Amino acid sequence: MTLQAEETCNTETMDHAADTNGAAHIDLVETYGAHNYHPLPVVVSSADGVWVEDADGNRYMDMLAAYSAVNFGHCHPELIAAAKSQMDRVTLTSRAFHNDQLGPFCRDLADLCGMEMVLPMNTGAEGVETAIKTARKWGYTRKGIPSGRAKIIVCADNFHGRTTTIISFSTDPQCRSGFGPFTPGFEIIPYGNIEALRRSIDEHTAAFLVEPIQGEAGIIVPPDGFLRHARTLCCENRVLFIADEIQSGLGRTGFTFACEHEGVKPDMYILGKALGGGIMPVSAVVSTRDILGVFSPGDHGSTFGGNPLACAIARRVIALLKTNQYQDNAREQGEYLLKQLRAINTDKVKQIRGRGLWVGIEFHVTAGKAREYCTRLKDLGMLCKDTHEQTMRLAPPLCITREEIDWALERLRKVLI
Ligand code: IF1
Repeated sequence: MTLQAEETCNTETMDHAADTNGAAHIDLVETYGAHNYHPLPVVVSSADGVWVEDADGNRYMDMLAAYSAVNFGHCHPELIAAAKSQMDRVTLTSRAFHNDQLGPFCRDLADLCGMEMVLPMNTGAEGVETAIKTARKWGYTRKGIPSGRAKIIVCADNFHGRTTTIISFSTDPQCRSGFGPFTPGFEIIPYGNIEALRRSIDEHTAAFLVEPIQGEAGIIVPPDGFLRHARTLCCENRVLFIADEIQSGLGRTGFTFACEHEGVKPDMYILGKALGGGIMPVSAVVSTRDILGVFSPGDHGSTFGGNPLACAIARRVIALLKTNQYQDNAREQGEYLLKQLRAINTDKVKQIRGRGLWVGIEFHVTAGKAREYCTRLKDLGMLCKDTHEQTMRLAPPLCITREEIDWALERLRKVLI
């Protein structure tokens, strides 16, 4: 069965795309686009739920969901409707004036997070940069850290974005190569090592910034208790515990937030990706009034941050999350997927990791590179992505059904055995 034109969300361009095959599109992007990516040779022209269709009419299951930005499925009808309705009213005012979507968005997101205040931005990296600025300003004005001396502790193998400050504390040589000089004020500890965190905290430490599960590193789940003990250490030393839930949050791991797996509530959430419903970039820092109260007018901002279109979409996203249906499905289908994958008898796989609908399959070096498996799966109609050469990640939209999981498992068994 192929998607009918009326099922896709951008039929206006469908005709043009349909009469130009994928190869022509790839030539165009190779000619006029910077080569900062190496995509699989698939040209998506329409999408619906967990399925996408390419410019040649081939259909694929999307097992990446734009790195967890499409948690609710492609072109979710309620999210598209919210966007279309707001687009007919007003899309952008800048923060020079108020708009009638921002206040309700901040209220709804603060409520979802059990927090008091929100600072809206756009991309995840902007959210992380905002969190860093918040922590530093809190350190100087609330904790009494001498000006310019604030330290933020991060973990090796982190991924928090691509800005120059953020890559300053990356341990991935390719993320850093050629982009110096770098921003000081960060200290790196091994991920999951609570004693290293204890040793690193000192009187100048403003915050500990951590992914509750490391995504780019290969869906690395920390040792049980790491988040809980880290939270305790931060409380005891007046260090802000900042959770980067941009990829792990909003239902991906079977809970609204991945921190919930250890009963941890951070001082600050950084959210992004799926907050924009897979339609546009929406990110936010969510925290207490004491922490986000460090900002005065003119300290920080963004042209698009808190725009009415983003807020209208994100409010609908929050409403979907409040049903808990996506979290429950991620837990149920994810447990099934992990169990079935671990039951496959294969000598190619070194480890299968994950939580909820977020899985990393690490291959033995002798079994070849993960990209080879992604390419073979593409040929079988399933799209996913490798990371750091040996790991293939699976992160479908959280609306995936048991039947669709079984469809994916049928193909995974073919390439894993
Ligand atoms: C790319 C990776 C994933 C993130 C976490 C912040 C950000 C990201 C935990 C920044 C973004 C994206 C970036 C995208 C591919 C993807 C990615 F491979 F880069 F590392 F998911 F693992 N915190 N991750 O995962 O958010 O500014 O992109 O909105 O750069 O290729 P952003």
